[in-house]
Amino acid sequence: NYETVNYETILVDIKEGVGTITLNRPKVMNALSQTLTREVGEAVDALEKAEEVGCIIITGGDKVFAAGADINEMKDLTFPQLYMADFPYIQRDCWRAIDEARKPVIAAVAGFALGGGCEMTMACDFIIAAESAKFGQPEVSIGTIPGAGGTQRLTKAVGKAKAMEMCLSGRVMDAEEAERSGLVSRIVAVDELADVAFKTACKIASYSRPVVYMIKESVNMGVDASLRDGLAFERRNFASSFAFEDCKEGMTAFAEKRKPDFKHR
Ligand code: CO8
Repeated sequence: NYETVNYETILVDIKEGVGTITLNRPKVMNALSQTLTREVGEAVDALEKAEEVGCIIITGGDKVFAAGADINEMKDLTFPQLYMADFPYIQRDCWRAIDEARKPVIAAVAGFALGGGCEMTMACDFIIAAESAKFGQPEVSIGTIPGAGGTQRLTKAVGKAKAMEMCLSGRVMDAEEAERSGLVSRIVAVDELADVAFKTACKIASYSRPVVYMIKESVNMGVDASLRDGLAFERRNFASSFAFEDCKEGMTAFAEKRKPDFKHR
């Protein structure tokens, strides 16, 4: 079970099977310092291990998700330092932890998600955006390039034309455009964001956990594999799901017109 830790730059809350990580450096627009990314990594790992958690949310404040890497911390770094430490994998814990989590990770975004902040939302499984959300990769304007997936995940999400334009010009995309382009799954009012993200996460956490894992694995397979390989993977996972008691329970409950009582949650 999850053991409470007092973090310096994030808050962690567990309720009804949902673990919520809130980025908490409001004075600097939640800039991603090395401490913050390390702590996000530790928290995701801890929530991933916590039996009682079935879904994870990463969110920021009402006005900003995160305005990117902490430029003050980054500005004096040298190439040998970056290269030897394999930066941004100095902060690898964060990216690795989100990437490897088997539990779904939802990004709930209000305000700016820029640079590393945008990259963090895209590392999550899906993004729920408030009407105020703004996404961008402005690294070009400070003389560098996206370093934690911006040129890759944005391109996969919105296609080459938009990704290329955004990374080259630093143009920021609003929530409407982000939804239209497939970057976010849905837009909600700012004051409903926390509630909608929480209810969505609760719903996911209420389902059979191994089935949720299989769905996440299958969709992710589709991102990289050929359609043929992806379909074969899905078909095998579909058949395998019949080995879970929860599959029998779900179908029996439907036939008996009652709510399923899933064992693996
Ligand atoms: N780093 C450090 N401090 C920041 C950052 C940042 N990225 N963003 C904002 N702040 C600070 C400001 O310096 C300011 O501090 P102070 O009050 O002491 O002057 C405070 O936050 C408030 O910011 P602003 O006054 O600028 O607020 P505005 O509302 O006028 O503007 C913006 C908001 C548009 C978000 C603006 O702050 C901005 O452009 N920020 C920088 C955005 C940016 O360029 N991000 C990309 C950074 S590079 C990057 O992310 C590379 C990723 C590499 C891999 C990831 C590794 C983690």
